[in-house]
Amino acid sequence: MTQAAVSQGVSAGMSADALIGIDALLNAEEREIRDTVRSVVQRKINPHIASWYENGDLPVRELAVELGELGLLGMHLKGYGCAGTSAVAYGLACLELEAGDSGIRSLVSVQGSLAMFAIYAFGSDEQKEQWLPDMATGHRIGCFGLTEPDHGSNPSGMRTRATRSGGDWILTGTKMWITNGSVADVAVVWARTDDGIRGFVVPTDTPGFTANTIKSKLSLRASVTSELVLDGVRLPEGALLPGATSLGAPLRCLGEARFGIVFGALGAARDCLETALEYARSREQFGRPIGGFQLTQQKLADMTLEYGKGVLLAMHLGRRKDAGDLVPEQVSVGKLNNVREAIQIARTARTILGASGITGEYPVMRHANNLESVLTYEGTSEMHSLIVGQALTGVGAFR
Ligand code: TGC
Ligand code: FAD
Repeated sequence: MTQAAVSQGVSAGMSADALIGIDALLNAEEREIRDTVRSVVQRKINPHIASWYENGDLPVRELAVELGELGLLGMHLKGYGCAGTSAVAYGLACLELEAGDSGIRSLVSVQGSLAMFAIYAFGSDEQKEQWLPDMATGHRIGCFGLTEPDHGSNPSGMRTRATRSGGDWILTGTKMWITNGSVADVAVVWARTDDGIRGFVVPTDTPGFTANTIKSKLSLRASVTSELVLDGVRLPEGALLPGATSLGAPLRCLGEARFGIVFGALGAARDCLETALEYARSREQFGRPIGGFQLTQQKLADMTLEYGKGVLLAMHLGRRKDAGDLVPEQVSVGKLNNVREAIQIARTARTILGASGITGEYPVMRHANNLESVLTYEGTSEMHSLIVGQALTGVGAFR
């Protein structure tokens, strides 16, 4: 801080977390997990993230092993080498990871809440033993193929087909926008069968399976996003997830990943808020720190309120999940609110940084761009509005 800032009375004040009193919401173990993940992000992610993002190049394999060593992959699952933490602890880890970058949280979400969870919840004992321990350590990477080029918000219309051939299955179709698709060892692929929508565990070295990385993204650049092509992929009966018998199965996986985003998006928001606060304390215009202007303080106050309300909501939903009574519509409330407010916080923070806000020197524009994807994936904000609307009115407005 400059001497002028001190003399104008803009001293380093409280953090938003301290003002809201977030520590009081957490028990000692939760605080320890949060602090550990925060420190890892500061040491291992923050020094590199700007260049990973700019180059559109994430060292997924190395990072997966590091995240696995920390117990962050499939963190809230029990057994198979998974840490078996509470849902709140998992949420707090997502928050800290996304303070680094949404792409890092995505890596962890897709691995643990989508690919691993699908096998954990719906797989056979053999499938669980075969895949989960190596996925928990990060030595094997998974992806989750639900979305198709023509079926995003409406996965019930999917065209990927699985047909019987003797004792085998043959999969044909295309999946789109699949996180980690071209670095994955295993893809959980959802396909239409004569018995409805079923899930398959597809080793990515199976003949007929190809993954093409999607380039030229302007959001989530520190994340691998791919198209999966299944061209007559022949799989044994043992590749079928026996417990997944309808669209409800992938939607249950989405509930897990959406829960992580309820917390995660707030990490991006917090990083933007803290960056804006620090900048406002030191940047001077008209002979004073811009943090001393009322309009800037109003922005900072509003950002803090929405961030704080988001954390309270996330913690409430996390406690409900740990109690076993969280329902999908409540997850939609959290995802809709917290991502929408996070993106607004990122955009407001950008205005406080002025021109500096558009550069990669600060994390704000990167978070704002990432949050555009977060607003869309795991159910668009419109889908979550309709889920909440249906819960309130009893009338579905999807079709
Ligand atoms: P609908 O009739 O409502 O539901 C079909 C069956 O599923 C059940 N169900 C759920 N179960 C558990 N959790 C949920 N969240 C559930 N939502 C629905 C439902 O009870 C029903 O069960 P049953 O027994 O009666 O059959 O299905 P619908 O076709 O009308 O669709 C409803 C809609 C539009 C809400 C749903 O399709 C939807 O959520 N669409 C959005 C698609 C989406 O979110 N895709 C995400 C792809 S994965 C991804 O984006 C990864 S991003 C990477 C990262 O996370 O970092
Ligand atoms: P569409 O469904 O075509 O929607 C376009 C617009 O129309 C949206 O605004 C939508 O809300 C609106 N709309 C659609 N239907 C209605 C309606 N009934 N009423 C009102 N508005 C409506 N998918 C996976 O399966 N696995 C992954 O790992 C994965 N990773 C992703 C990573 C990234 C970076 C991104 C961007 C996406 C990823 N997705 C993944 C796909 C994501 O889930 C879809 O993009 C999302 O579900 C929306 O589908 P869509 O893009 O086809 O948009």
